[in-house]
Amino acid sequence: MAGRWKNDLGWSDVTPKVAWMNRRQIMFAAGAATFGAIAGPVQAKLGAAASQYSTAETPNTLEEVTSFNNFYEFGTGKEDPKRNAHTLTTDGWQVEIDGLVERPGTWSMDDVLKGTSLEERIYRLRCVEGWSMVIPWVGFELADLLNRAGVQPGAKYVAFETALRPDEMPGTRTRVLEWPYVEGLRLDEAMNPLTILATGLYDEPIPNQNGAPIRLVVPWKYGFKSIKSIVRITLTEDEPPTSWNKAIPREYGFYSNVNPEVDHPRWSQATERRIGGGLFVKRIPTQKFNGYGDEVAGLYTGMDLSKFY
Ligand SMILES: Nc1nc2c(c(=O)[nH]1)N[C@H]1C(S)=C(S)[C@@H](COP(=O)(O)O)O[C@H]1N2
Ligand SMILES: [Mo]
Repeated sequence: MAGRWKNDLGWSDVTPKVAWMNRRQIMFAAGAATFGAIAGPVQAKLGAAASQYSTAETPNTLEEVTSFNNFYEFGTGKEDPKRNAHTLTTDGWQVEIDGLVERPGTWSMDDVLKGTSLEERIYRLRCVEGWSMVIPWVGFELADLLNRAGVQPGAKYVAFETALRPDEMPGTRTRVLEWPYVEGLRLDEAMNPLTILATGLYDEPIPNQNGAPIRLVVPWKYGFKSIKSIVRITLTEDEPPTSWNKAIPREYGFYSNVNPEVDHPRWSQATERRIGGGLFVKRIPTQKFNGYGDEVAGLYTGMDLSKFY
């Protein structure tokens, strides 16, 4: 099963998983004084195949990444997805790719992964609510899939849709959001090399609560843009509707780039709480574009970012 959605040798094939799983524990056990001595070799090992886009920050533990989630299809509590998402059946998953593409059609997960090479991407994830994590995703660039489908010249946006299965997703039997969950990106944002589709994390198929079997990860935008459990990708000419913008348009825009200088109408975005860390937990400054400005700031030249929350 672990190998099913992998088709290439990556860092995870050549490095024991224990190096990942225990990194935080090792550092806490060792204490701050020996941090460098312990982190050094582990870091070097990771560096062997880590993506140029990966952060060197310590990833959150698998436990943290899989037990504190937002996935309203399974409930609005942070622990609801972990408790409820086991009911999602991901066997035989299909993704429809349609709209302004040369080759519209239905793709199995095997089709999606055929010909791509999966890689490890360690990204910061900043939720609009003011918390953050560092997550070691396994995935591939969205651009790779879009190029295989063939983007037509008229396409300007990419729309995404999550599965809607009321019998498997208890949250969708309530009206907390309009279902299915939908999201969207401008085509150039979608084609940016930082934008990935993740099928794994911590060298395992992605757990249901994190958006199995395939979810978007757009690390410079607030977490709600990173839509989970995708069943449809549609290339469009017009800006597509997005779930949180439809729900509360005054508070959530289409762009939603992480920006410490633009507060949410109800709270500051200047700082964030990094999940984990036990006794040492404290708020840290939020970075513009979540620290990915070198790669993506150029996408927004000429735009007044304060007007595009
Ligand atoms: N379909 C769907 N995708 C979703 C959500 C959701 O409720 N439904 N929540 C979003 C929010 S608000 C965040 S912060 C991230 C959380 O991803 P994680 O649980 O894997 O950390 O998923 C995003 N994707
Ligand atoms: Mo979020």
